[in-house]
Amino acid sequence: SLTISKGAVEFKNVSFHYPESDVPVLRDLSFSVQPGETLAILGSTGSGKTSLFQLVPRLYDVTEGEVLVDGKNVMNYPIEKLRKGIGVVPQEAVLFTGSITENIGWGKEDATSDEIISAAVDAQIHETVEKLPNQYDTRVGQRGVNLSGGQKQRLSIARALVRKPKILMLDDSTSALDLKTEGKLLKALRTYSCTTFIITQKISTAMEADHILLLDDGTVEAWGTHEELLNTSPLYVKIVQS
Ligand code: DCP
Ligand code: MG
Repeated sequence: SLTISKGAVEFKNVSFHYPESDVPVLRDLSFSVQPGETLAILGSTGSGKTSLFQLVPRLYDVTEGEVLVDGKNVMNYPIEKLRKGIGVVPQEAVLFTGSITENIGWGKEDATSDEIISAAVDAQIHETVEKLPNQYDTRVGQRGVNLSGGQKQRLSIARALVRKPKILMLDDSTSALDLKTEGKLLKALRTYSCTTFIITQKISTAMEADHILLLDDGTVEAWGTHEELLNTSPLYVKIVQS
């Protein structure tokens, strides 16, 4: 049956409102991302970035239009196959009471210790884990050690990476990282060759992407590379200068 093989993503005239409201949150979005490309999504708070993300793994379904993965409507995939190929790192990192290993391996119980460590190295959290009292066996969450926001974000990224997703979606997941750590993370991500959606507030991150999508009030305000947007989008220029 259907599984994600390459990781191409296309939005075709997508509009969306939440089930409990009839206010449109996304209006007529169309764009496509090729396998292995990185798309940076920018936009002010409430512009619809997280909402857009949720439509790919079908946390919500589009109201109008289509989301296609590898040319096929996401509605046609068995949902567990679809979600297996997509690593979503939510805006708020969710850790549960358990060891570091359990938190990284969550959802992939057959992950080997080497795979866990390798994901942690790439997510730039391995060195921090090594310094904890019981390294990978250290308990986190309630009554465990306290981790900083940025450390939680990186654990959450490691959890997505250990599944070797074809599509990786980072919802502002690097906001608490310093530029140097973020740079190393983005470099490591490239070795996964997955299609990457990265919601970010940082122009430095957007500049590295193959495409930038600037959302404004649920519509595509601008689409292109950093250089293209500097020439075509006054809103983008404003963000760069701020
Ligand atoms: N919204 C809603 N119901 C939800 C979630 C959001 O009605 N369960 C609304 C609030 C906003 C709009 O949808 O008006 C877009 O919200 P997003 O969370 O998609 O916005 P962003 O992710 O862009 O905002 P932020 O940068 O704050 O995360
Ligand atoms: Mg959001």
